[in-house]
Amino acid sequence: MDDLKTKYLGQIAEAGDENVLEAIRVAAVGKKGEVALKMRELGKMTPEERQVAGPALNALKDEINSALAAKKAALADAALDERLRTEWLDVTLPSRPHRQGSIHPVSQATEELTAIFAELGFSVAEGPRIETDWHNFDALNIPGHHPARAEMDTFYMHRAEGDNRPPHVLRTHTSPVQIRSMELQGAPIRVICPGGVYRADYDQTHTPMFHQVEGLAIDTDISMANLKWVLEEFVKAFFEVDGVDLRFRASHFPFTEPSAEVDIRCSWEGGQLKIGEGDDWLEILGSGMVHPQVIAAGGIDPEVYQGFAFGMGIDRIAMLKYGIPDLRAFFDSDLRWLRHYGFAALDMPNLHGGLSR
Ligand code: 2U9
Repeated sequence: MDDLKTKYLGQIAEAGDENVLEAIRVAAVGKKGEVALKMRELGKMTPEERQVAGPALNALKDEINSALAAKKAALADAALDERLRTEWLDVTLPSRPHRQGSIHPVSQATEELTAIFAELGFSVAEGPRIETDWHNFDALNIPGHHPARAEMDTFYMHRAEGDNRPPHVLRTHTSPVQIRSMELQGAPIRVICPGGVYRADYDQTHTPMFHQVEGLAIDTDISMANLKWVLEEFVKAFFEVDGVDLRFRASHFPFTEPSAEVDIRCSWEGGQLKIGEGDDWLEILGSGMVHPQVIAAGGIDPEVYQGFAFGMGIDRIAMLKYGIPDLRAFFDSDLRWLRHYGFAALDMPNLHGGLSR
């Protein structure tokens, strides 16, 4: 028994890894190991011999098991020490340079057009995206029965059971912001209202949320001539072309009278859009003289004041300017798309710096 003890405790002390230790355990105290074989010999002994050998064998088994457990723990400690030694990290090192974020084309276009209209004397107004139906429709000369209400594919917010007030809507255009601006500021006024709007429509050229910018100028001596000049200045600056032909086509909107849709001269040579030259026309915005009833809804006297208004899709003019083919990709949050079409951060557009250059 002393020989067994010396042999196995020696082997355990020498064991270099867990596999060796397991092999020692099997050979020493496993079911068919040397200690088990010795236990079987107990049967052949006299009762006196067995009384001495039995407890001694059990003690030997316990001692070997304890040595195995202690060695296993020591090996695990050593392995951990080794990992800690080899896998250490210098947390004081500077971080790896990582990819910069980029500015979304809608944000870029919004910054650019804001800079242009700021130069023309327009300030920016914002308002809620959840609107009363009065601000979104009635104040804009779109009463309950008006077909434009149905055409605008409105998202209605539900009222609680039994609450019979008209429901709020997700604004279908930014026009209610101009109503609120008139209410707050009175006349004279010159504002642009950029922002997200909602319509229940989804196909290749429509997304249920998109962006508009609308403009409003109200004073005592405003005419269509002012509207034409402002829009020409805007289009030249935004598309970065020197001369540009605009075509005003008579149209109809409930909130303006007279109303005009505005096309811009362009060419599609080789599938490439060129703005300002060629024989084609591209519709880019709607406009008109604000309807007297709308001026009155904003709390301004239409006998004294008149004004012009216009509206256009920011996503659409961004697509035209930056050559982006598919509207739906604007709202997919695909990082590859954003890296391709995105703009450098901290590069604030201004007219002196050349907008997006
Ligand atoms: C007030 C008075 C008048 C804003 C206007 C349009 C014409 C227009 C469309 C262009 C493309 C919307 O994004 S689009 O689908 N808009 O054609 N918008 S005049 O007229 C207003 C707005 C507010 C108080």
